[in-house]
Amino acid sequence: MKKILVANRGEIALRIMRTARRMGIRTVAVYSEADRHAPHVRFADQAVFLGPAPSNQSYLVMEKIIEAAKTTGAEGIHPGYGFLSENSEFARKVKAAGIIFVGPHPHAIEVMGSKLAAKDAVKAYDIPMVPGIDKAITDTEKAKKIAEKIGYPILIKASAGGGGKGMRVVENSAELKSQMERAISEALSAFGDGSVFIEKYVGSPRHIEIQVLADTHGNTVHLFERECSIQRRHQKVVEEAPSAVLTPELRAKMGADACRVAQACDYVGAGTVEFLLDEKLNYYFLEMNTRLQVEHPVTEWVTGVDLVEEQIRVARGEKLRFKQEDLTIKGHAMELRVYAEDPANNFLPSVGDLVVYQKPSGENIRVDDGYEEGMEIPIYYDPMIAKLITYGATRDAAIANMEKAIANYRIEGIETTLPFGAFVMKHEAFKSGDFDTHFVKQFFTPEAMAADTKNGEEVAAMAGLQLYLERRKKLRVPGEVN
Ligand code: MV4
Repeated sequence: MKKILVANRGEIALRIMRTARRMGIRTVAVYSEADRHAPHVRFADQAVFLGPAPSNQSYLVMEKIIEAAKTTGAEGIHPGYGFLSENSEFARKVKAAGIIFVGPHPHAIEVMGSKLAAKDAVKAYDIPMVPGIDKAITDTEKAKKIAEKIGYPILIKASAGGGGKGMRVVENSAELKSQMERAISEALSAFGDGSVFIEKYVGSPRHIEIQVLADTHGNTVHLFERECSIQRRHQKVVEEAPSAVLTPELRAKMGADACRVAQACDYVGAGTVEFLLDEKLNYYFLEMNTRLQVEHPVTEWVTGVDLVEEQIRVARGEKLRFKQEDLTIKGHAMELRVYAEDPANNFLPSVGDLVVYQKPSGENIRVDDGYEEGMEIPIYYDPMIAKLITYGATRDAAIANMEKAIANYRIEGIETTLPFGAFVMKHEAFKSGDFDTHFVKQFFTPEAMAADTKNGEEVAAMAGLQLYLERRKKLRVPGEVN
């Protein structure tokens, strides 16, 4: 593969192109009307215009993207995340055009795209799953019987689901019928597929996911876990690796299970196996994401593996260069997603220009972004403008570095989730590692965040004053040399 087209925009397009360039592979960008002057377009060796800003007229148009690859002579297409990355039809069309899809086979995308098909595929592999059913259900009387057996509370889920849509907690049999009807109609309108199923509701879960990597020669390894429990309405905001609560034994078990999930669908490339972890550290397989994930950098930092490089090598047909025993975790990495949203105002999208945009830098800081000072944040796409990633020898050090990095990130013109990140980093539950997926709902209020920000400013002002007084003292000593 000498040339690769990146079918994406923003930070992930840039991140993929950087690795490709380092590997001596030429890069082709695609772009919409809104992204004419975007950094990913300028960075690429070549760029092809797709169409108007709305993604259904640009980044989602399969034919245009495949045509762009053909006319530029790109031998591979990397889909990034979002857009067409988990569209099996796209993967199939790319292949049919004689182009390498940097990702798994269409079959694996299809199976894992359906929660029910995924459960069915891993059934024979002895992977722990939440008690429940593995078939779609529409009959509410049957559902009541099953719910009695499982025990309330139960959770109704949409098979095609994502982003929590079509999900309903049911506390007792009196609520079941109406909640099921709602779940079905929500799933139908959101996914065009009204299949729902029932699971035991896990009340206070942590979200743990395992990164896997598989080649075309039958080798599968895992690159340990990421914890993504700090979410707001199914939107991840803070992720880290490793998790504060996994033991080496549990990590090895979950890792081995994740590899078997990958094998169950003949997985190829980089993928992520999602688990719920309950308070007693029981874990349950949820689903598999068949793409490179937003939060992959925390794994890269603690393992030293460039996941995009490995994706490309696997796509070229190479064997994995390391075995499970070669992989270890070193230190701790933390990621904060910087969204153009106002955390003081119910996370409303914050539109406008990046009047000031100065990112922090330093040894333990990585910023993956796709915008520059002066640019306008387009309203058409995901509101994530950057990922702030920090590293430390310990979790505490990674958190301290994140606090410093947030303080040194200057963004003016729009509101962002940076102050929200500062709130999380300071919070006792987060610091101690004693939190679950309810953290934001449980602890976050704009008032608490504002108090933090104010304290932070006072602390900074005091530190400045102290420094000033010390320097003045020193300057007053006659003849002293600093
Ligand atoms: C669950 C659950 C509790 N019990 N399943 C949310 C999105 C989807 N991928 C799975 N999700 C959940 N499934 C059972 N049986 C709670 C959640 C859940 C959640 C999971 C991970 C991270 C954040 C979450 C927030 C709310 C609910």
